[in-house]
Amino acid sequence: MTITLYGYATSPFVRKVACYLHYKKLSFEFVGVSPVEPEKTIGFTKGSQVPVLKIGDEWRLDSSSIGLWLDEVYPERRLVSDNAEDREIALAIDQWISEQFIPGIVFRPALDGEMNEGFKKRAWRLASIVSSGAELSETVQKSWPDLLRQAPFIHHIVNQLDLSEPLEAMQMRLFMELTQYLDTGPYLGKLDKPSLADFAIYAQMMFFYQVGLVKDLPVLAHPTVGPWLKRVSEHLPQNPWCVDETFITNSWPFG
Ligand SMILES: N[C@@H](CCC(=O)N[C@@H](CS)C(=O)NCC(=O)O)C(=O)O
Repeated sequence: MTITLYGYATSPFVRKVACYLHYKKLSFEFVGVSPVEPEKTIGFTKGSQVPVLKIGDEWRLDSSSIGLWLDEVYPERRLVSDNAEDREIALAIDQWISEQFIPGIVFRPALDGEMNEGFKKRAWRLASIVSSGAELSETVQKSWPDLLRQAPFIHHIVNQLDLSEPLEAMQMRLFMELTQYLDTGPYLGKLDKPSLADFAIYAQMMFFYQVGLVKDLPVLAHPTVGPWLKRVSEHLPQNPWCVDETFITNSWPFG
């Protein structure tokens, strides 16, 4: 059956699903969606939300639900264990990632802070990545810093956080919580195999580093998080991000 992933590589949820597919060794076609004209590619959903995964004639929305669906259709290399206890652990961590980690680490910085040169440069780089999948006009790309700031779905996601906690404190707390979930590993929740939760975090830290949105990856020096990232990387190709190799500007960090 043909598998098609619709989305844009700048979406943390799309990147999660790309990792799921690679982990399961399923070949798929990536169809770039334009966030300003989503109807051109995902009109069949009657909405604008990505990722959308299509298998044969069926399609689903929502990255975590897509993970569970993939396990149903392709039970090998499960994203969620069929052992009830391990399943509960993975799903609870995945929920924390969707409700806390991704909103706090990926989206809140897009709304907080100054609209300075650094912010604009990162936004333009994101626009060029989106445009490589579904062409955006130059005017739209130029306005990307403002468009990001205004995006209703980003406001919706960020407004679910407790914004009385300063951004830096929130990010430090989330990182600490990550180390607690990982504990001694080998995978999140001390599970012995990777789950959808491991890919959900890997897809954020590694993408931002590999496409040069951050200069380096200081977490590599962390005694448990560094080796865990390497461990997760061993289940995936070096570029699972649905972007052309030319966007990968930072060198592979694991020897
Ligand atoms: N819970 C969903 C969230 C998906 C989501 O928020 N996607 C964003 C892109 S990062 C989107 O499609 N925004 C545009 C829209 O919702 O219209 C998931 O896990 O897939």
